Amino acid sequence: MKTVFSPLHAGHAGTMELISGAIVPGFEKPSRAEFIRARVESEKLGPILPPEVHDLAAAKRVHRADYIDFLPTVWPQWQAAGREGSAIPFTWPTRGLRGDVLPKSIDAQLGFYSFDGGAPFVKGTWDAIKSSYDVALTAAAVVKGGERAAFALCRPPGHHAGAGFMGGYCYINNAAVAAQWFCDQGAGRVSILDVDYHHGNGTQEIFYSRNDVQVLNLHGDPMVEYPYFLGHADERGEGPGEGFNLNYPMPFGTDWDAWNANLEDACKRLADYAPDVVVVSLGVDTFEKDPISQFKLKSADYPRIGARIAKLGLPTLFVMEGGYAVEEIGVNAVGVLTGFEG
Ligand code: OKP
Ligand code: ZN
Repeated sequence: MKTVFSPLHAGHAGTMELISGAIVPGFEKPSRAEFIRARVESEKLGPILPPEVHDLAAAKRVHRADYIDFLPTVWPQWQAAGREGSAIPFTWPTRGLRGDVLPKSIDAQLGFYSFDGGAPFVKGTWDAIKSSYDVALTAAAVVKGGERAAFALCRPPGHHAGAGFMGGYCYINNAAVAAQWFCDQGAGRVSILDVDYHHGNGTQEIFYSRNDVQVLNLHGDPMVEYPYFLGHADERGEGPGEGFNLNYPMPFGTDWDAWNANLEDACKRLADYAPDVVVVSLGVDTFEKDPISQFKLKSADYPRIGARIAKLGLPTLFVMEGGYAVEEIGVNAVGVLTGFEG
C-alpha cells in the first residue's frame, strides 16, 4: 500500500493546550507522524510519496468558503496584534450571543470559527494544515486511480472540524474532503468509517442531511467523553440523510470484544449500503495506553480491525486521525494497514 506523507506537518509544533485545569504541551505533536512514518518504512508497507499541491476548491466543497479563507490569516493577524505563543480562542458566540456578526479582533474571529480552544495556531500551522489536506487528496487519487487502498498520513487530523469551525486539534476535515472528492469524481455512494476514540462530530455535521455519504462512528459515549455535545446513538441523520448516520457510543473501559461487536455491526451496515469506496478515519487512540482516552484495545487488536475492513472487499482510503501514545502509535496505525493487506 502506498503512503502519502509531507514533512510540512512538523512546523505545527510547540503548541499548548488546556486540559483538566492545566496548560500543558500539546498531545497532538510532530513525533506522532514521525513514529508512524518510521513504522511504514520498517514494516515495508510500500512507497512513501509526497503530496501533490492542490488549490482550496475541494476544501470549500465541504467547508464554508469564509472559514477556509480565514485559516491562512490567523498567524499573520496574531503577529500583527503583537502576540507570541499559540493563537487560541477563549470566547465563543454561544446561546444568547450574536453569532451572525464577525468582529474585527483576532480573538473574536478565533472564537467565531471554533467550538473549543483545542486547535492552536503557531507559525507553521497553516502550512501543516494545507499539507495534510494535500496528503488526503493525493492519497484519494491513488485509490481513484485503481489501487485497492492508500494511506493518507495526515497531520493535523480532521474529524472534529465542521463546515465552519475548527476544534479538537482539527482544522480541515481531511476525511470529509476526500469523501466529497470521490463523490465529485463520480462515486454514487461513499462510506466514512470513523474508528477514532472520539466522535467525529465535524464529519457527522457535514454529511448529516445527505444519503450519498454514509457516516459510521465508533467512539466514547459523549455523556462522559469529548466532544460531549454530539455523538449520541439517536443522531441518525435528517431529511434525505435519515438513517445514513450511525453512532456507536461506548462506555469507558470498553475492550476488544465489546468494541469489535460494534465494528461488526457497522461493517454489516456499511456492506448493506454497498458504497463505491470507503474512507476510514483512522484513529488509534482506542489503545489501552492512550494518555487521553479510556478504551482498552491492545496492539494485537489493530491488525484485526484492518482484516475486517479488508473483508468488505471495497476500495479503501485510510486517513490518519488521532492516537497519542506516541511510542506505540506506529505499531498500532501500521498494524491496521498490514492487517488489511493480510
Ligand atoms: C482529537 B482526535 C480541550 C482539549 C480536549 C481534545 C481531544 C481531541 C482529540 N482544550 N481534548 O479525535 O483524536
Ligand atoms: Zn481521537
